[in-house]
Amino acid sequence: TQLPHLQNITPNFLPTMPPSPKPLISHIYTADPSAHVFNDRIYIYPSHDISTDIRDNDNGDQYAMTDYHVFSTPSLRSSSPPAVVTDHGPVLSLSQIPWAAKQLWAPDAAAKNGKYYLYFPARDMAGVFRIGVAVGEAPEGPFRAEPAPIPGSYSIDPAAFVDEDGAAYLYFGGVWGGQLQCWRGEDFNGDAYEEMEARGEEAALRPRVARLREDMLGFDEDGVREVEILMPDGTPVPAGDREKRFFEASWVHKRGGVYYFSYSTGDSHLLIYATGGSPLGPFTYRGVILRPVVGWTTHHSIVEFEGRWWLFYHDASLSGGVNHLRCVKVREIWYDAEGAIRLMDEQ
Ligand code: FUB
Repeated sequence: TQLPHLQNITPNFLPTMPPSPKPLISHIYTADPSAHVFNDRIYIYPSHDISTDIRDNDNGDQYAMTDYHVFSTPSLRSSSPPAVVTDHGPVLSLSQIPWAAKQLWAPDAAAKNGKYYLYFPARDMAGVFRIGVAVGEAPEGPFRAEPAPIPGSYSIDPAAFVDEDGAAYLYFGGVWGGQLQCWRGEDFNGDAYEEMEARGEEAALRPRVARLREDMLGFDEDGVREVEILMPDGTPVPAGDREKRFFEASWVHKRGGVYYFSYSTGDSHLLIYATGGSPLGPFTYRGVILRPVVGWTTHHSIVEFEGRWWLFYHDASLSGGVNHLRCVKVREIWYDAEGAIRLMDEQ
């Protein structure tokens, strides 16, 4: 018997599958790729998916990951997928994180002050998702976890963005299994699904952002803020608009002075984006980046490398469609005259 909210797992649309390049990594299952250019090389920080007997549920218990690998490649020009992607091996394991109990979900990384920072979510000993940080001397790690999660952090899917002026931000949040719906300020209510589903025309739940301190290990004194996402008419995206409302997988990149905030719509399986003039928002809805892929989740990053722009994402094609056994892929994107994101192979 399924819980009532599990019916939402069945997509209510006819999926439009995009052309599907080969996986970038195929010797292990990987997902949620956060790509960055460090020292003229692309580094990819993904989740490391593993097999489990746990059946799919809205909590995401089937995503039972226990470590992180880092990957890198010197070029994306050569072929598709690029010929050489180096696996730098396990760089951080659950057993090395004193506060974490399980589920090492989507990570991200940032560089500052000559060090590298790996941000990652995990459930703590009480079953509450928090966000931790681990520090390394090189982009490929290894990383040493701080003894406690970042104070004031919660939920999942950290995405780090370091602006041209050196200011660093951490975006985060994800609903359903990611527990964003459970938080009202600093208060946690672990049983908030129904409340969230009842919101309808009210404003959707908002992703969170905090400015990182100079040492990159915690939030600055302004703490956590909500990121406003607006419809083109200036009204907040309503909770009932499942093709536009925020679900998880924040990513921020900047192009030509414009900040692009992109994310997954969850149960409508889209990657979409909004733009704004400040890293703190507000952001106004612009359009769809990627239509549903094979598998329930969709999660991405966008990065400029070798003078071209790239969308890193995942699907579940390598496992024949097993939702929690995914593979990282990359496709080139371009921007039209209005700054709208387009897929190069869908011109
Ligand atoms: O990989 C586990 C979770 O699945 C991520 O945190 C979400 O973004 C989704 O991709």
